[in-house]
Amino acid sequence: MASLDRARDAVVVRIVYDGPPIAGKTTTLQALAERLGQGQVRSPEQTDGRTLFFDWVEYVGGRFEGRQIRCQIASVPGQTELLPRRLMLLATADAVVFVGDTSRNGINESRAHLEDLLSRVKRPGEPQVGVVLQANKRDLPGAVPLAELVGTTGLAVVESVASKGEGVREAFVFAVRLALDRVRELNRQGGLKEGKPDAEDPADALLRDMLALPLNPLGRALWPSALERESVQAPQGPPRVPDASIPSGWIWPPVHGRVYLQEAARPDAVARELTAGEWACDGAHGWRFHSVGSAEFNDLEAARSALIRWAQLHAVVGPWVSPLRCVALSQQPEGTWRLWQAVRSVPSVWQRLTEGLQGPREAAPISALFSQAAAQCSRAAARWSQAPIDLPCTLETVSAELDPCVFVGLMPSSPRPTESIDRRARLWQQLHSMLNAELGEAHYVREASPR
Ligand SMILES: Nc1nc2c(ncn2[C@@H]2O[C@H](COP(=O)(O)OP(=O)(O)OP(=O)(O)O)[C@@H](O)[C@H]2O)c(=O)[nH]1
Ligand SMILES: [Mg+2]
Repeated sequence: MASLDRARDAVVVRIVYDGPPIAGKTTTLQALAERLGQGQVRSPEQTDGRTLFFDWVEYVGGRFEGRQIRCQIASVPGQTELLPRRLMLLATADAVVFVGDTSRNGINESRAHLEDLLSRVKRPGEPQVGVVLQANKRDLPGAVPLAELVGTTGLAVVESVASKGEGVREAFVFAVRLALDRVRELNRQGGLKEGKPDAEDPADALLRDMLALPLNPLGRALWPSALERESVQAPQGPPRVPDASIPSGWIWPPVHGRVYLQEAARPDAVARELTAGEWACDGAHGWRFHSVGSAEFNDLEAARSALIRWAQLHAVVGPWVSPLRCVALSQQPEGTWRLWQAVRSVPSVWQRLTEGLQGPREAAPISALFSQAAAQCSRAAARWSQAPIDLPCTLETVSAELDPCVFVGLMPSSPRPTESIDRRARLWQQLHSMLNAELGEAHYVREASPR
């Protein structure tokens, strides 16, 4: 990953922060950014404080053989199901800071995780990727003695209390030294790459690459395609819809989600049953709530896991869907929990088309209305073919707004990875039958066909 940026007369290195879940990686980067005077850490998306992609800070400081040192500092997501994203980052590291939870409760997981890391940073034929052990959570009772840590790992150890910012700078400085050792060795071997001028922000590029990764390489569904219904007793009456008073941890996105629920609140809102066990409810300001039959849980932990999977799904498809959405849990009088998605309505192609058809004919000829609709659907089909899942592309789910052309429907409860289907053909079929039904073949605008 290290490269020589001749344009800026700089050496670029990447320091990756690895470690088990909840060990303090994000906290470390936040504290480090503050100490380095770098302001905000960029964290593309989080659920409940958990990193979903990475945290990112850039720092320019110091000189290496007369050149500026530019550090890209990134932390991995610790959750097992996000392993591919962690591996993608580790593969680009010049040095790794391993943030371990060295409290009595966290040490075993940290040891196993460190072993895993050490096996993954070996790159045959390449200079070593150095690892620093940042022994975190030293403030917690029963923290494992330092001598024990040093003895067992053989790595350089820096003690830290990331939540107080202690030790984070020291560990970073150590890691930069190791990264520069690697640069020196790469240079000696003639393997130091010449960096091209960045076409785009490196963090944006990383996010784009991560979004293109397959989501369930471990065979674990990242989305709730099978929200197994537990044996819950039949609910009495319509289920409760979540409101802004629900506890934190029951809503995603955590902050904005609560604002959305406040906006959607309607005192007289009552859910109505669509099909067996599937519920919908209209909120205020164009918000609608929806909950599928299988999204009811006896156990809060199971409900929260489902919520997290839905949040991950939302994070992954973010650029392709309308932005005002959230997922939330509501507790039912029977003591069960129900998972809801809430979406604020955005005008769809269908809505625009029907409004146009009801308006004065001279204002918009019917053929022009259909052509516009066809063009917009065609645009959506092309854009959504890049999405990581197959978003249903219909007149009701394509936004009327041109830029960006987003999915405005409910998130599919069982999204499939994108198939190599010809969505344009399917859409054109749909429009074609509408045209026949509404107008007859005489007015059919064949030129507008996207095929
Ligand atoms: N007591 C104590 N708590 C800490 C310390 N460092 C972090 N924490 C807490 O540990 C929790 C998890 O911290 P994060 O930084 O989000 O952990 P993470 O490693 O980024 O977790 P993932 O993103 O899920 O992989 C938070 O509540 C932090 O406040 C520390 O040194 N001492
Ligand atoms: Mg994190």
